Amino acid sequence: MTPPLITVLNGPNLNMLGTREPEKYGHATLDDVEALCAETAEGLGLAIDFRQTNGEGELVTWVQECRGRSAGIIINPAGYTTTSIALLDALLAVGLPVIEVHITNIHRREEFRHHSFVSKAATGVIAGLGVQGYALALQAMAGLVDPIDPDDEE
Ligand code: DHK
Repeated sequence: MTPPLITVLNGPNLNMLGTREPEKYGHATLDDVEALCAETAEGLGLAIDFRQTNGEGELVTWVQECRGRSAGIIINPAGYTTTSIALLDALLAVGLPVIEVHITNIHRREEFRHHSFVSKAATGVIAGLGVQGYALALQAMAGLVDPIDPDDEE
């Protein structure tokens, strides 16, 4: 059986994880986050497609491409969280389970980070738990889609 595909999307500046404001975002790199997601997904009977872009249009295109291809979307929209109606519209258009992840607790930070357009399309939101939030999102996603049994030999 083919495991359901979960697309994990990362927005702008997340390619700089590890060196970017480590006191806020921690020391893990985006490659570390991808490895965490791959290992977690395998244990849950899910497959992942992990991507990052700095471009809003590319993010919108990738969300659109999830239709008919992915079973769910985990997204850290980063700076587009608070600005992108286009990203919200794309997430609404594909009609898939969506889990929004923020590494930091955006509600403890500057006021302008508090409002998320993406949350209007999200099944759930995880914020403030560091990069472990991605693993927790995959666990939650496993309950929203139909994973294969990872212990099943066939
Ligand atoms: C990441 C960013 O790049 C910021 O623009 C958001 C988010 C917070 C995070 O916590 O992962 O405000």
